[in-house]
Parts: sequence; structure tokens; C-alpha cells
Amino acid sequence: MIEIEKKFILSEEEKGRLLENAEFLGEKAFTDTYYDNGSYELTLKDIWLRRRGDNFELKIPTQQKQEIRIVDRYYELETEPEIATQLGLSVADQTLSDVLEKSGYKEFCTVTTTRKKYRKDDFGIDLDEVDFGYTIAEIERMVEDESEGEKATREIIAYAKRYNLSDRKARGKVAEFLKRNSPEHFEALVQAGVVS
Ligand code: V4E
Repeated sequence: MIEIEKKFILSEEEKGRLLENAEFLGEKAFTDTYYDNGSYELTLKDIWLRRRGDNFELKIPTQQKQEIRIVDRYYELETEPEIATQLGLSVADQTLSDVLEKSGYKEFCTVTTTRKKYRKDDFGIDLDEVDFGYTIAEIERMVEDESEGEKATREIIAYAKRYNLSDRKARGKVAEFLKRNSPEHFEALVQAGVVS
């Protein structure tokens, strides 16, 4: 599955409009720790390795290049052998955590998110409150493969227009964390065109 999602910073009015009559699916809190090596080899390629709770996840951008980033499109790998293979590492009988440490990967960001999940009109809507004082909304669709990506993108954009959501730039929570705490890493990502 591929996740197609667009982030929004919502005013109270926008939040009210978007969530009116939405089905509330629940709230959960989770802590993500992100990893990269000293030369930011993964994140400069827009690849995001994280541990969410006890599980590692790897987000890789889909091959389809967008002229400008309208929505985020990533594949997600969720098993340690798949992730190790993608990173060119061998786990054998070790844990991915041990292999990462031996291979020079270090934690660069830990954030705890409280997420409220909603469903409305076949879209997923997440409202994320992050522990360092940042709130961001995501409108998302899951699609089977890249061929459905364009359609899902158009539908998300039309949906946001329908609720008159402002198109102001919404920086993701990790990018915002880096901007506040690791300006050198943030600037390298800006230069690489990964974040803005
Ligand atoms: C993809 C990405 C990063 C990894 C975190 O992705 P994000 O969607 O913010 O996390 P989350 O917790 O919502 O994941 P989910 O639970 O949906 O799997 S950090 C930076 N990026 C790239 C990126 C970017 N360059 N610009 C924007 C607007 N978003 C993401």
C-alpha cells in the first residue's frame, strides 16, 4: 500500500469545518525516534528510518517525481529484514537496532505525538499534537499502487478546497523539530530540496 497524504496547519475555524460530522475513530499516543548517519545519508534522500514504540519502519519516497511537492507519497517497510535489505545491511542473528548502531546510525529526533483519528467521506483525517508544541493535520488516502496516486492527489486537493482550507505551507513535525533543534541538519535538507 502507498500512503498519499497532505499536511495542513489549520485555524480553529478550518478545523471546525473539516471535522464537522466526521466519525471519530479514537486517540492514541506514540513516540517516534528517527535515525540517520553522520552525513545524513538517508534523510538527504528523503528516506526516513524510525522506531515507533518497539517497531522499526522505513518510509521511502515513491519513484514518481512531482514537479513540486503537493502531497507526500511514501512506501512503508515494516519488517526488520526488509528494512535491513533496503539499507544494504545484513541482520543475520542480530537485531536491527544492534546492526544500526554498529553501522553508524544514530538517533537524531524523538517526538511524542497524540493523534486523534477521524474518517469522513472516505478520507482519513489525523490531528497530531506533538510534545514540543506543534499541531498538524493530515488528510490521507491509502492506494494499492502508484497508478492510483494522481487520482488520490487530485481528490485530496479538491477535498481541501471544498472546506476552504488555506494552502499555507505545513512543515512536517520532524522538519519542524530539526528547524528548532538541529539547524545544520535542517539546512542540509533544505539545500537538498527535501524540506522547505
Ligand atoms: C516523510 C517525512 C518525514 C517522516 C515523518 O513523516 P510524517 O508524515 O511527518 O510522520 P507521521 O508521524 O505523520 O507518520 P504516519 O503516522 O503518517 O506514518 S520527516 C520529513 N518527511 C518529508 C516531508 C516533507 N519533506 N515535507 C512535508 C510537508 N512532509 C514530509
